[in-house]
Amino acid sequence: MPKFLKEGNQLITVKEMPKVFEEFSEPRKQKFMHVRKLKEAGKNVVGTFCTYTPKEILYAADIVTVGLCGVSQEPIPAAERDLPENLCPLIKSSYGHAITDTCPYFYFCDMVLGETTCDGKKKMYELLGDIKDTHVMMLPQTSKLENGVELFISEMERLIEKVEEKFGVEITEEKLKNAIHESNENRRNFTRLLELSKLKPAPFRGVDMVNILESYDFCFSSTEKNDMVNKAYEKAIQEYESIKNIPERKSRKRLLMTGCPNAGVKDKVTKLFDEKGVDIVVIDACNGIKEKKELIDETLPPLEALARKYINVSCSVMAYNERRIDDIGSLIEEYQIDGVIEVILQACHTFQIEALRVERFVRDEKQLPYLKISTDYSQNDAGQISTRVEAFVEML
Ligand code: BJ8
Repeated sequence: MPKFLKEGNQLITVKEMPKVFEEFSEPRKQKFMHVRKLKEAGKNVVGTFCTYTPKEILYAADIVTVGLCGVSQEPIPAAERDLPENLCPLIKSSYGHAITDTCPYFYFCDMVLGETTCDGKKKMYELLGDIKDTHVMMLPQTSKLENGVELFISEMERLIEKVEEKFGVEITEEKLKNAIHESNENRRNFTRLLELSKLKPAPFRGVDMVNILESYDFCFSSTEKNDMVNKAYEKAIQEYESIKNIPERKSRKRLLMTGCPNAGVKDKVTKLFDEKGVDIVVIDACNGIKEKKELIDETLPPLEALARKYINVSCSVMAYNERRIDDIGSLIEEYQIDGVIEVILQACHTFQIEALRVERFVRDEKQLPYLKISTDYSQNDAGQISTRVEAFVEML
C-alpha cells in the first residue's frame, strides 16, 4: 500500500524522517515537521511544478498542494549523475532534491502533478515517475486555438478521474465552484498587496517581494494565505508611511523583472539591485504578479472557466506568446518603470529565444534600458553579474 494512505480513518504509515534530516538547518527541519504534521492530520499532499496547474481541482478534493521547483544549488551535483549538465538548474535542482530525500515537500507528497511545458521538465517527470506516482497533464502549446480549451478540459477530466480514484474522493461541481471562489479571493488579496508597489516610493524592495511570493506559495490553506497576505499588507502600509517623505527613497529608479522563475537566484541577482539602490517594483514571472491578476470567471461552468484562465498564462513555452509582451507593456505604464531586467536560467531555450522579442519591445517601443542576465544557481558568475548590474544601474 502506498505510504501515508489511510485505511478507513486510520493513518497506517508515517514514514520516518530521511537519514540526512539531522544535518538540516533549523528552518529546513521546521518545513519537514510542518508537512509531516499535515500528513499526521490525515491530509493528502500533491506536489506541483507549474503555474499551469489547475490547483482548484486539488483544493476541491481537500488536497494540500506543495511547490516542488528546486531553488538551490546543493542537490545539483547529485542530479547531474542522471541528467545532462547543460540543463536548466530549476529542473536539476528539483530532481536532485527528489533523489536525495532533501526536499520535505517531495519527500512527503503522495503524488506529483506535472504538465507538458518545456522538454526538460517533461522528460524529468518520466524519471520522477520511477520514484513517485506522477501524473502528467498534456498541455496545448498555444492559447490561440479554440480546441486548446477543449484539450485542456479533457486533460482536467483525466486529472479528476485520477485524483478521485487515488484518494477515494469525489470532486463535484459544487466543490469546484467553492474552490474557485476561494482561490479568486486569495488572488484578489494578493494582487492588492503586490500593487502597493505602484506607490512612490515602493514600500518593498526586490528581495522582500521574492520572499513574500515564496511565503505565499508555502501557505497550505486559503485562510493561511489570506492571513499572511493581510499581515504583509499592513506591514507594507506602515513601511510606506515611514519612507514616503525620504527624498533618497522617492528618487530611486524603478525596475520590472521578467523571465524565468527567479527564486533560485534571489541572493545572486535580485539582492544586487537592492544593494545598488534601485527598486524592483514588479515581477512579471511565474513567481510574480502574472498569474495572480487574472481571476477565474465564476459565471462559466467550472472546467471551462479553469481552462480559459490557465491557458492564458503567458509562459514562453506557448507558441505565439503575444500576451506576454502586452502584459509587460501594461506593467511598464502602471508601475512607472525606468528599466527592464530579464533573468534567464541556463539552457531555458524558450525564454532565451523569446528574450529577443522582449528586448526589441522594451528598447524600441518603450525606449527603456533592458538588461538580460543568463545564469544558473552556482556562484561562478556572481562577480561578472555584479559588474554588469553596476554598469546598468549607472546608465539608469
Ligand atoms: S508557466 S515559467 S512554471 S513552465 S526555466 S523549467 S521553462 S527550462 S519553470 Fe515554468 Fe510553468 Fe512556464 Fe512558469 Fe523549463 Fe525554462 Fe527551466 Fe522553466
